Amino acid sequence: NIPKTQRAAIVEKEGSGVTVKNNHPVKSQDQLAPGECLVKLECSGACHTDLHAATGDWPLKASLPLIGGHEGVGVVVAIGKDTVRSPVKLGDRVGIKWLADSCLNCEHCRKGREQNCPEAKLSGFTVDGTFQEYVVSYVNHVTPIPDGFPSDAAASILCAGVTVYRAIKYSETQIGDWMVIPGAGGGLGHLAVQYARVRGLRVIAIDAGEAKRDLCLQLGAEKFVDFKESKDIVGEIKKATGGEGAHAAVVTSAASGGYTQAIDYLRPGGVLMAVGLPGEATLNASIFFTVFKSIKILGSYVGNRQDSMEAIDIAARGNVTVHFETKPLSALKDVYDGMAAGNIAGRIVLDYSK
Ligand code: 8ID
Ligand code: ZN
Repeated sequence: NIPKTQRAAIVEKEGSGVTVKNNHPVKSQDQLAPGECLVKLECSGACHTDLHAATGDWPLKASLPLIGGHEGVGVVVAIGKDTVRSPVKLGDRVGIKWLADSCLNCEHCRKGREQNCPEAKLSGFTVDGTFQEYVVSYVNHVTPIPDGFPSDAAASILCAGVTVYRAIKYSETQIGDWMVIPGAGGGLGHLAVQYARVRGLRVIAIDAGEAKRDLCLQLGAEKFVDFKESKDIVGEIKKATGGEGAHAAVVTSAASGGYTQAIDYLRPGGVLMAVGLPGEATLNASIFFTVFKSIKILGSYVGNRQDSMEAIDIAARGNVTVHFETKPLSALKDVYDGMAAGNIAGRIVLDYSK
């Protein structure tokens, strides 16, 4: 009983906005290649990356027309004929992340950097994503969702959660260290605050406005710096950390502003994890102080299958909770407007039963 058509939110051209169509075709079982599966989605989170893709403000361009979305959860309803050794079966509840598929055999895949595979397929960027009711995905890369973990609560772990989980995992921090999180009130950031706490870190959140301040402090940040109001972000962070500066920063802001002071507020030996993806900006770091303070600058790009399962497991056990509001698929345009204006504390999850 798979329907022939479905609702899907489509971007025809970069910057043309998003339109919901009611009669978008659904692939049938016969049209699935070996290794592909069809997932009937219950919901999908909306990530700032989807907005970058729809606007076209990145140096890499999405395939058009584009169905965005890469934080989906649903049930496997078909698997391509002749699929061998599928880790999932019909009826399994799974998540769709940004990395839809990779070859699993190249050096990057073998070393656990599946996201850098030259054959990587990206949900909602190079292949149709989760802003539709039925998505074609890949049996090897869908993420199993544990029983009892509600789909809407799990959705945003698949990008926002996995991404910050991995960035924190590789941040070279120890229990009790200070971590600064610019963008802490957003989708990635509010989960970074929580994964950092799970790791025993002390968090300083940077973002703007009362709603994000309240959220960050409630989630366990010890200090909130409002980047629109503070006259001296570096001074405030140094003061909070006993004059030394922070051990690490995970920058999750969608604009380059979040990066500018990081070298100055990190203590010697500090690590800057670059996560937020402003399209055209360059990292304007002082070479002198990067060297003099032995600073490390590392890029961190989503996560592999293992990171995804670890991030989901931590959340499913209640240690990290997505702060989200649900809306219908038709609200996607308003969600993008709210995101561009910086008005969304946490995440919006689109609920396809609405
Ligand atoms: O794999 C990756 N590295 C990855 C994965 C997923 C998303 C990277 N991203 C990128 C997105 O493409 C986007 O550029 O991370 C960025 C953040 O995504 P998001 O969390 O989904 O966006 P959001 O919910 O809009 O949150 C961004 C926050 O940044 C704040 C905003 O107020 C908002 O709360 N912010 C901005 I814009 N400028 C800031 C500044 N100068 C700032 N916070 C502190 N200082
Ligand atoms: Zn994302």
